[in-house]
Amino acid sequence: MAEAATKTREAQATEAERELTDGFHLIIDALKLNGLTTIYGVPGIPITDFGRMAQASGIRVLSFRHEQNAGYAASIAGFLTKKPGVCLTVSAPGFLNGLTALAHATTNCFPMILISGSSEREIVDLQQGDYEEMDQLAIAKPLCKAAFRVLHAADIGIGVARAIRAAVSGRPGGVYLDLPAKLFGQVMDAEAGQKSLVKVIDAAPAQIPAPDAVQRALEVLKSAKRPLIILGKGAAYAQADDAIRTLVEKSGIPFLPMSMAKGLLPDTHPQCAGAARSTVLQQSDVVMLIGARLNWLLSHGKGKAWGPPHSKKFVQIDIEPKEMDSNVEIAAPVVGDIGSSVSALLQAMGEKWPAAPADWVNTVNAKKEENIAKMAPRLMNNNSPMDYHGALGVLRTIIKERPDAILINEGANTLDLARGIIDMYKPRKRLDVGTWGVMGIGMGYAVGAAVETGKPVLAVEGDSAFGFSGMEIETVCRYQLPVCVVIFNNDGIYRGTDVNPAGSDPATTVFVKGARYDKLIEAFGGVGVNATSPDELKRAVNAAMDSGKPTLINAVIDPAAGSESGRIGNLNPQSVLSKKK
Ligand SMILES: Cc1ncc(C[n+]2csc(CCOP(=O)(O)OP(=O)(O)O)c2C)c(N)n1
Ligand SMILES: [Mg+2]
Repeated sequence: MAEAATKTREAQATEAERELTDGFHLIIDALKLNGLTTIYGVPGIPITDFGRMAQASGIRVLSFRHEQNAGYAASIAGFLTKKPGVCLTVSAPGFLNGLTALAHATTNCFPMILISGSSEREIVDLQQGDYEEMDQLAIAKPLCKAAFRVLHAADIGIGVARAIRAAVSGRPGGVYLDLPAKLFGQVMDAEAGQKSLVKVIDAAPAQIPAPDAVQRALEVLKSAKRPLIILGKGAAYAQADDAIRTLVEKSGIPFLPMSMAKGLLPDTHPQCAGAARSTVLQQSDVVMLIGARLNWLLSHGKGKAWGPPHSKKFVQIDIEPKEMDSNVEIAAPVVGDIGSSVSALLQAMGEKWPAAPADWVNTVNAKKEENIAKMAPRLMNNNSPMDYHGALGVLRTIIKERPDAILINEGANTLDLARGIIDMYKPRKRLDVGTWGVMGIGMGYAVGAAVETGKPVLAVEGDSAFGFSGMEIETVCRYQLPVCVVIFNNDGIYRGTDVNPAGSDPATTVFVKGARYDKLIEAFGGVGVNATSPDELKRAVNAAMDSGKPTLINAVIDPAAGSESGRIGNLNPQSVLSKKK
């Protein structure tokens, strides 16, 4: 009798359990329902079990050594897939570590959701000193596109849906989702829980440009004697590659790709004006911006780089109406998503669109050929220690032979010179420091790009730049990702030759001389190589790309080869006093 009663009670208990769900499971279900199946993060209170359960449920959960790198991985996942990349952090310090990446995603218009556990609201709001106490929602708000907090399990579905929609619709950006510790364990009826989930329909609705805006743009373009098209990373993000290529080719207009738009059309395309950048910026009379902003990277559309004042008319295609006239007058604003706008322009161009003015095209081509010829011999040197050109000449050939590989690039000289020298052949293959020129994206991007695309990754890193995320080399080894890191080791920031005039500590821009970064990866079972000549570098990178094994190559660069701040030394403020001396 007693035995039978126990059995019934057990059966009843399982029955009751089966009918309940909780915050942990609802968050997992909400993410999966919306196709968010990869999480980048760092575990700890209150999200450790959540990470475990997510992993057990089939979500790919990648653990990093620092949240900033997990955040950068999520941000680049967003750029590559047009779905929000998800980063998961613990409260206060973990959240703050992830916040830089969230702000970076917003600035760069990458869709990303930072999900952070947080401490008890009652204690946080009374400032009673909870474990990792912080009013995270308030802190995140000014740094992202939208910020939400979910307090009740029944609202998880709506909370996740709002976060997804805010991240990807219109101009994409970072979204913060605050999940207090208590939410995870909150229990509710399983059926009601399932019904509370929301599948986001048409998360990034097409935004069709107005027909008269399209006509206006074409009239301005038609009036041009020296037209130019500038492609920005918004154009790369749009994944409207065929339409963009057709528009550029149909117009016959020279185009200039911004850094992360390189490869949208090959850099070797006859219309690519990358090698004649200063000429086309100065001399063009009509410039059509496609998903490119007139920020500092384009000298705000005015000043010396742009030739005589008021010598241009701008056509701008952007999804964000507020972008128009941000720096200079836009003669023909086209507000819409890039895909819809480019298609509308193409259609309205009709069959009889005139060829681009031949004298202008010839001028651009002549300048281009001159610059390419000037550069060629420098890229073929086999100096040891290497200079930037010798080392980059080798990497340029490797990318030409492996156009599917993803190139990640950060540093100062290492960035600016690689951007100019390494041609890209396919869209969204070049990932770099972006709008802020931020150091630290390297290993996070490498992990994110390898995980999201399954393609081999070549990360070309200044020795300083690498240091910001270097510990993630363990993450690369742990997940056995096909990542080859080449560190341009010139013993420091910009150059390794600075001397402290006071003679005490080392100068502020120099590192340990002759450091062997290749030894780092050996600690985690990866392949380390010290390369002192372009030939050695070439052999090592090809071997790494062939094997797909995590590899770190210490490329020894002449410490005197670089220049202050790479190509943007002009942005450094100058002291009048030190000049007088
Ligand atoms: C987060 C962040 N901190 C600091 C900087 C300033 N900064 C710009 S480039 C750079 C490093 C340049 O040195 P390296 O990566 O070794 O490249 P090199 O010029 O030596 O090739 C630094 C620290 C930055 N851009 N971002
Ligand atoms: Mg350096």
